[in-house]
Parts: sequence; structure tokens; C-alpha cells
Amino acid sequence: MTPGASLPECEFRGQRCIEIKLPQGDRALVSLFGAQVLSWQPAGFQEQLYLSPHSVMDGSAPIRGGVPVCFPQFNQRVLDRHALPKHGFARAAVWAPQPLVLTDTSAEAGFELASNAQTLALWPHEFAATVTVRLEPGRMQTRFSVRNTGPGAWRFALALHSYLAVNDITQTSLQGLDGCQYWDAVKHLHEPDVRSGQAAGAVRFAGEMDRIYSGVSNPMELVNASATLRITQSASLPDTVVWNPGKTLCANLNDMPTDGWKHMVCVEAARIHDPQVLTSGQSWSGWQQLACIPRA
Ligand code: TA6
Repeated sequence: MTPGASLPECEFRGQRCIEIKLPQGDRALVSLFGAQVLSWQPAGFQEQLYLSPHSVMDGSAPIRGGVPVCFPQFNQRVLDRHALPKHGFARAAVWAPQPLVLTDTSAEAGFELASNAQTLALWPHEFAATVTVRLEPGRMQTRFSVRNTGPGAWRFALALHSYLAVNDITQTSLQGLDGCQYWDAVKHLHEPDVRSGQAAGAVRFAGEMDRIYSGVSNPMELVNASATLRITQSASLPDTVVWNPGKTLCANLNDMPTDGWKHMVCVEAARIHDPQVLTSGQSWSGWQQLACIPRA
């Protein structure tokens, strides 16, 4: 293991990024703005993440694509007593890169953010958080860890809001959610307690979808024409958000091309319905792993 390898920093569309590479050819790019993975291309496969070509990239707004980290709030739905921005502040903060940790078959990059005057103005709690991006051949894991460094307890929500690239959303299916209950934010936006049950069989996409599935414990598989992606998440993240804006909502998103909805779907590892409580000094972590499955 080679801890402390010098940082392979580069610029991508105006953002400072760290490039992570494996000798096998797998490559990922992580922006310091948001500690956000912007690209993951495993050797022998296409790019696996969707990054909007119209995304704001100057740090004045969150980046549309890759793996945004939503903390300490999900959407504007969980910590309603605080004037937090939508999806929290982590995706719009500049994180500090840590030395890479390399082996012959893995590479790990860490990014740190601690509470500061800006975060305390939005959310009056002290914390130290780390995002760790780990590559192994054909696999990427994004892990979020946080410690309560303040005197009292607080609670938070989290989502690893992964934008996955697909050739054609209408020909894509998501398997593994059979039997799970979900809240449908398109049909029941103002009835957050209404639950629907996922029928057996794959989830398919025909129009706007915005659902929070709960009790997700099985691996999921995102199947599209060119590849299958296996998606797993830690038990500490029991919810999975599935989001595609569909044609109409997409046309209203300034940072998406009009046909962007066809080429992405968000499958997010999350903790929303039951926010995590951390007492003083306590730590917590949660992760999502994406793995490319070669076609037989
Ligand atoms: O995760 C799904 C969701 O909460 C949707 O409701 C939608 O708003 C999406 O996130 C994107 O949010 P954003 O603030 O990035 O435009």
C-alpha cells in the first residue's frame, strides 16, 4: 500500500478535481467542489455517470450530475426547522483533498469538510465529515462518514444522489426493489405518509418518476442496452431514491439539455424517512457501491 502518494490534481470544466486511476485502466474524477464524483469509467466499459453538458460549473450552484452528496438535509423535506438549502450545503462546499491510498488493485481518495462559519450560519451543529471514493477494477464505492464534534446531539439526512448514465431511459429497467414500500413524490407530494407497494418485476420508466423506497436491502441491477450495473448500499442507508425528471420537468431545468432525461436516472442510497441521530463524539458512515457486470 502506498499512502500519501502526491495528489493528481487537474482542472475539469473550470473545477479543481482529483483524478483516480488504476493500473488496470479504470478512472474516476472527483471535484473538490462538493467532493462530487463527476466521472467513472471502468476499463472496458462506457462512462457510467451522467454529467449534464449544461451544468453550472463555476461554483455558484451545485453541479448537475455525477454523485452529489446531500447532507445534512434531503431535498427540503427532513430538517424543516432549519433554513437549509435544498439537499443541504455539502454539495456546494469546497472539500479538502487527502493523500491518495494506492495498492496494485485499488485506489482511494478522501475529502474532508468540517463545520465552519458558513455551515454554522445555516445549521448550528459541529461536525467533521469525510467522503471516500474507492476504485477497484470494475467497481466504485462512495462512502460518507461523519462525526459529531459538538457538545449536543443532532440529526441529519443523507443521500448519495448518483446520476447514472443510460443510453435510453425508455429501454432501461431497475431490478431488485420488488415488495419494497415507497413514497411517490409525483403523485403524493403533499401526503408524505402515503405509501405504495412495488409490484414484482422491474421498475420501468415512462415519464417523471420521483420515489423514495424504504427497507431496501437487496442488490439492485440497472439494465440497459450496453451494460448492467449492480448497485448496493450499506445497511445504514435503508432508503433508495429513484428519480428521473421526464420530458416536461427536464425542459424546465436550466442546467439540463432538453433530452437529458433520456440519458440518466438517479438511483440514490439514502437515509431520509428515519433521520440519523448522533450524540456528542459519535461517528456514523454509509456507502453506495456500483459494479459493472460484463455481458455474457
Ligand atoms: O432526489 C430526487 C430529488 O429530490 C427530486 O425531487 C429533484 O428535485 C431532484 O432531487 C433534483 O434536485 P436538484 O436540487 O438537484 O434540482
